[in-house]
Amino acid sequence: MILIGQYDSPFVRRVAIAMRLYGMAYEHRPWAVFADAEKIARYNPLRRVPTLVLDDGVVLVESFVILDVLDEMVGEERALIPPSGPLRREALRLMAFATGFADKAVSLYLEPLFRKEVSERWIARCREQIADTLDVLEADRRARPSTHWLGESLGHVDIAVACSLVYLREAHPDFFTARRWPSLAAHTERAEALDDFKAIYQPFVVRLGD
Ligand SMILES: N[C@@H](CCC(=O)N[C@@H](CS)C(=O)NCC(=O)O)C(=O)O
Repeated sequence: MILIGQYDSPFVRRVAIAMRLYGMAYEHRPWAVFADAEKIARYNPLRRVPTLVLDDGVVLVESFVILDVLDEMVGEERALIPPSGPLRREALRLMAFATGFADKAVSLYLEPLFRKEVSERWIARCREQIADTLDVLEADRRARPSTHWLGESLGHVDIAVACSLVYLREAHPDFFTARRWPSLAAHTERAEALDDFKAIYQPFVVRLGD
């Protein structure tokens, strides 16, 4: 398989960490979404990452879709998400909040780069969306005494929250405080201390290309 995208993307990173945990070999093409847009376009017309090229040449886009396919490949026993029932619903709900605030953090970073005049209204909206979502995730995590978010084993929710939070902290250093979101800070610190997280990491840098 070929995984396209840099590890400073929270979406690419969560896929890559899951692949590493699943012991799946892949060729990594760390292409940047702007500087390498035309290379990405040969595989994905959306020019977005992550893009995963399967061994049979089929191209998958969208981290949720990619992970769903990978989960099926490893089977229910090893998948990093419950196969069905209330716990699966919880996992999907929480992952959507985690990737959702990362989406907003990406917009908050990129939008001003492409505008002559920054929209203060847009910025305020993004910041509010991110902060309110972090509040929801903080309350949820605080209410759970388990080692990992949904129990004693690490899952996609843990990975998604940590990857999104690392991105948020690096792209918007003034935003996140451990004082306001202590459970999320502790969660992310624990995850980032793991070898698999350390192995799949790239500091955030924006390269817009020409
Ligand atoms: N919902 C997508 C989000 C992917 C995403 O936003 N990727 C960013 C990089 S962090 C990207 O490709 N941006 C370029 C673009 O959207 O034009 C997913 O989960 O895969």
